[in-house]
Amino acid sequence: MGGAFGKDSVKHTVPQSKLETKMVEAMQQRALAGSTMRSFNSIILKFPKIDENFRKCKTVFEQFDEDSNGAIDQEELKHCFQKLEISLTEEEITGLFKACDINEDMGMKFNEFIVLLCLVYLLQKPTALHVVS
Ligand SMILES: [Ca+2]
Ligand SMILES: [Ca+2]
Repeated sequence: MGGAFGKDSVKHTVPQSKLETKMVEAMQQRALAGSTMRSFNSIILKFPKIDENFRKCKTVFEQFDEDSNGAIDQEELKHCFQKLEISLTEEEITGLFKACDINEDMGMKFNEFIVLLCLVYLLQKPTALHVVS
């Protein structure tokens, strides 16, 4: 009785950046629902130090938002990189801006600005390593 067990060769088509996809989706949903800041605040209340740093970020954000309309546009983003002496090409700035403008309204709100800070931090690291005396 040679039972032929048809082994299904299940192909695992799990995307490599599953977490990233999930995070982006979650953020998009939150941004649309407008609940991002509320959930941020409830978490921050439990972490005084984060609150302090967050306030600093908010101050930085307000400095970059030159026309104080509550969002950083691409032009303002360019200025902020100039001020920080981060040399990025026009293309890179556009790419960063698009990556951070999660709800695609051509403006970077504070929650999206936090995403930018994370991205810039990640981008800065290899640059720092690249510096050879
Ligand atoms: Ca602005
Ligand atoms: Ca936006």
